Amino acid sequence: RTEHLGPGAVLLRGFAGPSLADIVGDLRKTVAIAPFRHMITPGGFRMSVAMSNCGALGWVSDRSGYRYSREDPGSGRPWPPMPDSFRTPAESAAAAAGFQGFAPDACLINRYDPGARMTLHQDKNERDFSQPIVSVSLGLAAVFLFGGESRSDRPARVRLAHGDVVVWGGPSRLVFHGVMPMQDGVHPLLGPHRFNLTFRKAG
Ligand code: MD3
Ligand code: FE
Repeated sequence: RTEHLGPGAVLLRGFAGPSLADIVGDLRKTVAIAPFRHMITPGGFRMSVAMSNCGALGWVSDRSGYRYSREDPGSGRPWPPMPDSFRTPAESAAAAAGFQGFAPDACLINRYDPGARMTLHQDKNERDFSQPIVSVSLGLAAVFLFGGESRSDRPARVRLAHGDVVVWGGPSRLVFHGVMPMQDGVHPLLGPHRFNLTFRKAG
């Protein structure tokens, strides 16, 4: 089922369903190599969302700013490779939404524990805003906030559940967005967490 959330923003409910067993297995292997950590914002705050990355580039934040890095600052080693079980459904979701040839080089892995949230922000650290961002939701459901071009635009609320995939491109690529604080819960496969994979062409 395809839902249009806005210009260039397409929600594919359950699109990752057939790949979920492989995705969850590769998620466990990936975060065994590059563990989740709470990054620090440039303003000095600890993010409530725990993060890791896979692929050639990984998104990082510290006192010096937000950027993409080839190395995991925790280990000094390259990020683990992006598993095919992640890449293939992300590329096919992008194509289904009209973005043929999407070739992500970065996958940010977010983990939300109860109470974790993401305040409204724009994703602007990537080089080419003509490329979409693809997100895959896993585990507990969350309420996603989908705003407008201005921080003050009242955001729409969308519930994102295990296996849902969203493609954000075109005019929606630079909208303000966030995630409401996570409610308590236990997912049968993934426990008391929500995970979100975001695929980007960063470099
Ligand atoms: C809309 N993550 O990592 S994914 C992020 O659920 C981020 O973890 C949220 O926002 C999460 O930066 C939302 C959906 C998403 C990702 C990127 C977008 C929506 C977007 C970029 C532009 C517009
Ligand atoms: Fe974002």
